[in-house]
Amino acid sequence: MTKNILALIIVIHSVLIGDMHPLFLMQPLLHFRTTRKLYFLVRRLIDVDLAKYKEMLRKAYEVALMLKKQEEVLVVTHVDADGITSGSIALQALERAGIEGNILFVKQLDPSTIEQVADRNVFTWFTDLGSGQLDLIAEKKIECVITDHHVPQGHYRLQLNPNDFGVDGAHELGGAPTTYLVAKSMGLNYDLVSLAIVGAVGDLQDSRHGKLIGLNRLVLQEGVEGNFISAFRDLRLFGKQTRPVYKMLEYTFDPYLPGISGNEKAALELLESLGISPKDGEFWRRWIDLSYEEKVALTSELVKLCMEAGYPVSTIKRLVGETYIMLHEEEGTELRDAMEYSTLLNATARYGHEDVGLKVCLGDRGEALRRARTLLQNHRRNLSEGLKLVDEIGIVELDNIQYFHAEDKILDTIVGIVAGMCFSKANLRKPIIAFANNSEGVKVSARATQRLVEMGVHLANALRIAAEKVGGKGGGHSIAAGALIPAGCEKEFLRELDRIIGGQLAKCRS
Ligand SMILES: [Mn+2]
Repeated sequence: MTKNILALIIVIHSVLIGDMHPLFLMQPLLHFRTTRKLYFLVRRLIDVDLAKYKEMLRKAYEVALMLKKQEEVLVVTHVDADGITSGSIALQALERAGIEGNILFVKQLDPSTIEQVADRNVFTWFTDLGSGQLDLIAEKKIECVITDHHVPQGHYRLQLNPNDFGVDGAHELGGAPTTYLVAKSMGLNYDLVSLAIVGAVGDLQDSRHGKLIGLNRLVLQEGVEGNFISAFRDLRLFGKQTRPVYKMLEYTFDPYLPGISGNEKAALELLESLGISPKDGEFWRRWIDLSYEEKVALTSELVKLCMEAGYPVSTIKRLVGETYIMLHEEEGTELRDAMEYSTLLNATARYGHEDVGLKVCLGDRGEALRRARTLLQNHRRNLSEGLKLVDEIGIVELDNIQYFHAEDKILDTIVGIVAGMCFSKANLRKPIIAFANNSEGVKVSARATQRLVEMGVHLANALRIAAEKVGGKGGGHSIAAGALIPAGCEKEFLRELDRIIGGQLAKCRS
């Protein structure tokens, strides 16, 4: 009872003040079981512009009507978790409406893929892409509808895109939830809300605030009310369902847990020091196996460690946030937690097996799920082998950045993740730049920490300028970015990048 009253106080506090102060995290209310509905109700009134939502639903209905006139539809979608979930939402909505649906995955919509789509000569539903290529689509006279969240390059009547309604497509409505709005206008497709939320989390729509905001939240609300999803505040680390707790801690690199990340022994000792048994008989205990008190103790300890290490409030806050549980999936599986589900999907896409991820989204819990898990395990193995390789070749420090060159010993599709994990043993004060060869040249992946970003680092800007200088191109986000440069230009690129990052840091210091 007192727990509930305290929960209520924190709800009111978080509503009034906006977010919680880290001191509140010292005793985090991990589960708002009884107050969850109230929490949503209050946040809903404050956060969300219902008028915009209604406008979007009107457009979704228009798009849905057009789709329902078709006998056959080709779904064209992006190869990542958001794209796979978007595509699977579209396919299921079509099937249930008695429309023949087929799917085509593309890495990007360039003139050659558009040509490929045009050649199919079937009514097309672009999901999680399309808005940026309206001119190419019009040029090829492709009959289509679009549900996308990337910034549109022009107007198109049968396009549902949050940006057209003053809603930020990067944080307030993802590709899968946008597609879901059309799906639910086509028929009784409310169960597809789970996939919508998995896609949104896969697209990191919840990363900035540690929870889904904006219209994403309204979609989430529908999932909660329909008993498809449960949402509550919890530790926001990866692997709560499937990894032993000490492994979950060891493998957490963002935020970097001082003394714990990358250190199995220290992770086990931390549990011991808190009186948390890492094992239950034969079985390694996962986060979901811990008692409420143990969860609170461990979370408090992690917050304390980060505070003692002088981390900024914004970093510490990210330890705790919302977790999204898919209530119809089995507990202890990747599919139960939106973060793990989307990682599983990304693992299939990263190795060219997005069809496997799609089958999982379409309900295959047998062969496809087994294959997806194998892909995820291989992915993890590749990551740890990548880390070992970096140990061997070493990380070279320049004035403002540090780098390693994996040549062709690490896949270019995962070298960025390896770079991010290297913070466990590299200098936390400099961004990490990783090179790997691919068929088109040299792939560059750069990773910073949240702290570096707060100090002024913007990797996307820096990589774009440095790459263009050597005849390549780059882009991405402030904290993670990539580039493709011609082989042999690495030295010059590094010199340039070192100078630019130095400038970014200096500008912020002054
Ligand atoms: Mn997307």
